[in-house]
Amino acid sequence: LAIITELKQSLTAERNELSMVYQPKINLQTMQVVSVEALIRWDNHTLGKVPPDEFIQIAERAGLIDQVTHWVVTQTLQHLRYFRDMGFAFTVAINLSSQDIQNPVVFERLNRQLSELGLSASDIELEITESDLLADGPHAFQTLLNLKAQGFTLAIDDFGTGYSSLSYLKKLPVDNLKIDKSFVLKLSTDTDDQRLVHTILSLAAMFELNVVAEGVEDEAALHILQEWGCQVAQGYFISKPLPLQELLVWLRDTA
Ligand code: G
Ligand code: G
Ligand code: MN
Ligand code: NA
Repeated sequence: LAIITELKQSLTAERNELSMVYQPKINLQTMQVVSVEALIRWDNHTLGKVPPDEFIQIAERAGLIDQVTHWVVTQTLQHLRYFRDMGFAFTVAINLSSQDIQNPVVFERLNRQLSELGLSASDIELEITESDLLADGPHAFQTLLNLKAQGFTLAIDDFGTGYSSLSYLKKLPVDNLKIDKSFVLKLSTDTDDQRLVHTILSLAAMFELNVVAEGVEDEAALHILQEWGCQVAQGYFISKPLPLQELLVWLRDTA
């Protein structure tokens, strides 16, 4: 397949087709940036802009995800070093795929790169989707325990789409639940979504988990979340994902 060949070349040759963008997450009480989520972008010279959910899936099937994740981590840690040198204290959230969480090499490399840059696990949040966690069962659970012990902040991504049981949630060694954007996008008008989000917030409080609402697209949704005690928000109303230089401008103009 052409797309696999292209992806391989973008990963290995100096083509500058891959890049990282960063989307801020704000604390809803202080309105300060607490974290930025690192999201990969691929603008290929023949295929054009390929959406990440598309090529990440292809990379997983083609045995290339390890290289993609290595590229993401290398770029993101360099940028995080730069944020620290500029005096910013927010964490950086990295998305992991299901194959990453089963691969110890990913974490050995991550820890080595962190120490080489004078950074630590507490600077990093790892986002793992609920469906990947459920699919991987007990093995994923052990991996999360290890990562927690190493000092990483852990978040369940796309929460609400994977049918976690209550007992599972109780045992999971994670810090944050990220409510999937499908429940947040219409929060200001959809009463079903309101009930659902309210229920997730009560559940999270019971298990002492922080909640991040993603997909906040309007002020009304932000106010509802604030009123209901949701800790963190992310979405186009706050900022879309931005390239490094644009993020720096955004931080300067909003902080
Ligand atoms: O950035 P965007 O919202 O288009 O991302 C679409 C999907 O691709 C999301 O599910 C996101 O988690 C995933 N994604 C984006 N960047 C990365 C990455 O660096 N690694 C992995 N594994 N997934 C990513
Ligand atoms: O699955 P994950 O949560 O990692 O995906 C993040 C994706 O959600 C990114 O592709 C990002 O561009 C997208 N996103 C972030 N904020 C919003 C938003 O407010 N509305 C919509 N529609 N998408 C968003
Ligand atoms: Mn994510
Ligand atoms: Na994700």
